[in-house]
Amino acid sequence: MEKWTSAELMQLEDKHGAHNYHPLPVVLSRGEGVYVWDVEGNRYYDFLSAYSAVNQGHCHPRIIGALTEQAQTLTLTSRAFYNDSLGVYEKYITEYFGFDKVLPMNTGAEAVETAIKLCRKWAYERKGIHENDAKIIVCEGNFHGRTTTIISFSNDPDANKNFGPFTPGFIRIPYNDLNALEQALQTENVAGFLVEPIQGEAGVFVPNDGFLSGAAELCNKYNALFIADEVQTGIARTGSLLAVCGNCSCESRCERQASFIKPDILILGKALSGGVYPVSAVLADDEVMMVIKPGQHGSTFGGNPIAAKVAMAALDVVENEQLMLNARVLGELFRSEMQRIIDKSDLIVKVRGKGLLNAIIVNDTPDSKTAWNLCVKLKENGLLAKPTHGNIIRFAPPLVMTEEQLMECIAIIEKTIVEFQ
Ligand code: IF1
Repeated sequence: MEKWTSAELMQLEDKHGAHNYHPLPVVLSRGEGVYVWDVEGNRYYDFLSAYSAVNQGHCHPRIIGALTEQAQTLTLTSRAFYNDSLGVYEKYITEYFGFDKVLPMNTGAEAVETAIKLCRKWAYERKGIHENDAKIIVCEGNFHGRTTTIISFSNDPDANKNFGPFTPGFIRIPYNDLNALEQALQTENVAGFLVEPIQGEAGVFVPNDGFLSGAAELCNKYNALFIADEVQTGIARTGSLLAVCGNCSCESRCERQASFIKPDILILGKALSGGVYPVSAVLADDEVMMVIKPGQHGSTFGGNPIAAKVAMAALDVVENEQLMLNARVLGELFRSEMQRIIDKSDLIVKVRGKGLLNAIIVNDTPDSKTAWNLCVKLKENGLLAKPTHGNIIRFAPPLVMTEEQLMECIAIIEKTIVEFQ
């Protein structure tokens, strides 16, 4: 097979592909665990994990095994017929997270759209809100995907400028503000509150302790659905199975500790497949989920046999390899080491995050190229990361990382910062 160079491959994308991304100048050709290799054979630590889709590490043998075995057996039946994988998966995942039912989809945005439709239908048919009058509360700085309805409630001009007209029916409030939430919940026709337990894209904003539990209580008080978008924060990324689990000390499947806040609708994606296949899911109890009747929602690939087997393997890995505990322990180590570096650096001013979803704030204006240039330097030193917005760099390695590997990554980050200053 013809061997392309990185430069040639970047040119191919530039010439033949839409310019909807501005990737770091590195062309990857192989991934294994916490490592990726570029076309020329250089090895890097992956500190982005495909935006937290590769929590289980690249090409995890258990997940790849499930993918390849099912891919040679039965890939897709559509939901016009039953198949021998879906029901087994639905039992597995609903027991894993503690909900009555799951509605399987493919991408995170599809799952968010599904949750919005569920919430609205529940409002009309169970809460008695007049049809087409439902309102869903969202937060400033949200990122829930890129469909037209989802960008309708974004306040990021990059996400929605010149994509109108927008879908109505959303109220935006400041993130991490229970007073604003309670005030908005008293608006007429509120159906639900859609929130990221930690705002990832906005720059890894961790809300105050008590915000999520307070939000759940307020939604209950005002009979509105609490909808947790755990597409990026879920599946052990923040040191517990779900970020809404709070500060529980679970080390394997959720033990329903007191701190567990059960959302009315739970949205999962990304690492639900370990990054090997598009799999997303919406979980809810019957009171909500049963408002959807046959023929009222679905998708060609939703709940396909490969997705079902891959997701079960991916969730098994999370539990069997105790990725929640590892994320919690290594996350603490990462932030304390970064704080040590910050205390003696003028370049980085802050580190924040939970588990292994962290970000550093670079001491420059958001429109500066400093964070980008620092990421290019990190790449040259063998670690891949990318700025979220402007001067914020997200650090999110696979959760299978060892302490030794993390310390090596911290040494790379420290060396790069020293060189850069
Ligand atoms: C891109 C961001 C991260 C998500 C949450 C739903 C979705 C996402 C909390 C939609 C997706 C991805 C999308 C990808 C980059 C990445 C991202 F930078 F865009 F915002 F992670 F922070 N809810 N996030 O984070 O899931 O449809 O993509 O499967 O669009 O550039 P999806």
